[in-house]
Amino acid sequence: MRDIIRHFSLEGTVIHFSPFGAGHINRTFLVVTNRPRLYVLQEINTHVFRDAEGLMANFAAVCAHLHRKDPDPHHALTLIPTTDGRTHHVTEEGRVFRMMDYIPGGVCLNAPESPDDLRQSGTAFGHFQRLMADYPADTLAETIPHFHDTPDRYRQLHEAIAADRAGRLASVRDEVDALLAYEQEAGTLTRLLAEGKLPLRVTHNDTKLNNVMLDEATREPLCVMDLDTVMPGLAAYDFGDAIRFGASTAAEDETDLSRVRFSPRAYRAFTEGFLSACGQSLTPLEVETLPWGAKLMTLECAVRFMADHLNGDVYFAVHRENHNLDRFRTQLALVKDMERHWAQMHDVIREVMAEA
Ligand code: GN1
Ligand code: MG
Repeated sequence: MRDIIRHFSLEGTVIHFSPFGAGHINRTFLVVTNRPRLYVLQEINTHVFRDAEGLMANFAAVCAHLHRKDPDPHHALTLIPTTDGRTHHVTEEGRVFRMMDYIPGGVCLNAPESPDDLRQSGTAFGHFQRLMADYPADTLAETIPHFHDTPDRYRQLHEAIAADRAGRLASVRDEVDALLAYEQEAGTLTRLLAEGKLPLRVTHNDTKLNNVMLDEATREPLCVMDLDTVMPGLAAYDFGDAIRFGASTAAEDETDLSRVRFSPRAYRAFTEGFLSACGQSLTPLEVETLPWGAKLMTLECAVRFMADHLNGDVYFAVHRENHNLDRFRTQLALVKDMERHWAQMHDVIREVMAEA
């Protein structure tokens, strides 16, 4: 690690570094030096992100765009260049690292401590989408092709079922069947997109609560993190991914399913924040289909977790046996609870829009 760190232009000398954050994909470290300034080092998962050069070009350009729009240095990530002026360092074995400024005074929450935390994260992601609205989408590399193409996620699930690489299919057959029962619905939003009825926007694509940093003291939004999947996408999916994570009463990997519920209160809070920040720029159909975004992003995660379980846990970091299976179960339970709240989910959207 020290050998990697010395490739970046840091102030001071490194005292120590430690694992940092709760991401499932990249590896993240906090770097402490003998100066007050701290840094965040990330190793990019090149198994997931095949085009690291394209990803880093996106990353640098998106950060620069955000900094141009908002001069407060704490409101967007800042890359620390390598000693030879590059955005990232590639080791001889092809491992890819980037360094960022640590933003002091912020928190990334793994669960909301109050509905207001969700309202603020809604504001942050809605605001992000507004700031990115004039960004030339066709200059962005597609860092993961078909990332939120829900029918394609089902296609990959079918591949995982057919291959049964980890020999786990027999033990989860009923659950796989329950998931396949939803396949018809998976294309609801992508079809509207293909028909030109929903617009393609520059979206974040990974809007879970712990990907936004809130000010520790005021709990107002500081900075949106995890910019690796900023790509053209659907507004409803940004809305929906935040709901699937933040409007659940339990953690993504809770094992006691009786604790996993959809929280109407949290849903309303996020909706208020999100729509107050970007509601006026959405089309009527985008607004109307936001609940679909929530249901389908939750379903998509269920599909991805199950596929990874069948593939032998090769994509998401796992920390215990059947971790992806546990994650799958919470997501499917949430989809079902959203169905019980389906009319209410639409009512809330209408009410919040009317108040705005
Ligand atoms: C991953 O990187 P992280 O942990 O913020 C994943 C998201 C999933 C999420 C599930 C690049 O996000 O798509 O929704 O886990 N990111 C990627 O928690 O696949
Ligand atoms: Mg993350």
